[in-house]
Amino acid sequence: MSVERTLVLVKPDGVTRGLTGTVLARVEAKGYKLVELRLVNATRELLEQHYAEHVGKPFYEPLVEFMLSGPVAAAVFEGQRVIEGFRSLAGSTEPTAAAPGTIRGDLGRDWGLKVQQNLVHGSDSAESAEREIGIWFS
Ligand code: IDP
Ligand code: MG
Repeated sequence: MSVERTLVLVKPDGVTRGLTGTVLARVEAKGYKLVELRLVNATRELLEQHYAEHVGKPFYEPLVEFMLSGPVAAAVFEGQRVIEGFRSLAGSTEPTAAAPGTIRGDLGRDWGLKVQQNLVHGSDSAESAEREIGIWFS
């Protein structure tokens, strides 16, 4: 199994709540290697590319507004099966349902908003990872 890379974003809720270090430490503690890191004030254009698959969905505009609401910590982690491994560590999309022990399950909750604020993004395939790393680290 070859070494993979994945894009991890600590979303504005995580950065604003002071959880950037906690989130990154949990990924490092699992054993994955941090190979890129930057704090980004995203633009609408960048987010349109990043979330292209969600354009037109009811939560798309609230999602973009949320991602514009503060800085995002963008990181690339490396390791065997890191794409799947990080998704497992992050937990399911809805923080209420995300299993305890996961980042979203331990640190997130439903705030009654139109978009789920769930602390992190992780690429969902090798193709997505390559595309997304190109968007955030070009
Ligand atoms: P993922 O982040 O777990 O891969 P996606 O389906 O790719 O989930 O959705 C991107 C982001 O959009 C989610 O992380 C979450 O913040 C938000 N989102 C997804 N589905 C919904 C929904 O049904 N209601 C509200 N927000 C959603
Ligand atoms: Mg996704």
